[in-house]
Amino acid sequence: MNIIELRQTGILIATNNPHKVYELRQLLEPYAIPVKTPEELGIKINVKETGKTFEENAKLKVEAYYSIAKIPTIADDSGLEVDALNKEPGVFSARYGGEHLTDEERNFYLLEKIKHIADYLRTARFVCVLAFKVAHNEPVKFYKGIVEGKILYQPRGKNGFGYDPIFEEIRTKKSFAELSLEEKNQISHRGKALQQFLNDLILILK
Ligand code: ITT
Repeated sequence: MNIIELRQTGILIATNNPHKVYELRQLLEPYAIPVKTPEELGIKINVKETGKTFEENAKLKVEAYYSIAKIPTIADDSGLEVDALNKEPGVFSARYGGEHLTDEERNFYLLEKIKHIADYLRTARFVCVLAFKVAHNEPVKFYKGIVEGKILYQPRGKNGFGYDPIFEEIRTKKSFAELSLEEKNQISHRGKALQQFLNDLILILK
């Protein structure tokens, strides 16, 4: 596949999370690569995330969606690792504290668990693994992005999604929910993983 063909097929963003689509679409826009969603392609599946690592789950997702869509597909498995919680919630980030909690409830659940932990021990990181499958006979490729920070005592900011309001990024000292989409994408785990993907794409496309 070459870039002209890729621009024709587009890339399927294999996720049911609209916030991930929003962030990844914005990052891919300058490259004129059309982004497709499962919904737009009429694909309705829920992949069981049985893996123990972000890589395993990203692979499960990309392969499941690619086998149906048969166009270049990228999947994202991501989460928050809190050191004081032995790197939980990790791969369980989306369902931590219970499947049906809202983002806000999930954040309070986590804050409650570490309410007695001192500031200097509240270190945490967001991790994102992107898995990309370009064609049937090509192996899945992986790209990983990590951003360090710490867990606040209370949520701060209104932007973003998930754990963004309780995660203070190490350099800006702002919570991810206090950053604009563009600012978050420049430094986030997802932004970093996607940048690696874009650097590699030129080598993948023949
Ligand atoms: P798909 O599996 O359909 O992609 P999902 O939301 O279930 O959607 P994951 O299994 O990868 O995706 O879980 C990732 C969770 O980690 C996500 O639901 C958030 O709770 C959290 N998370 C990941 N990236 C985040 C970010 O940039 N900001 C805040 N929270 C994030």
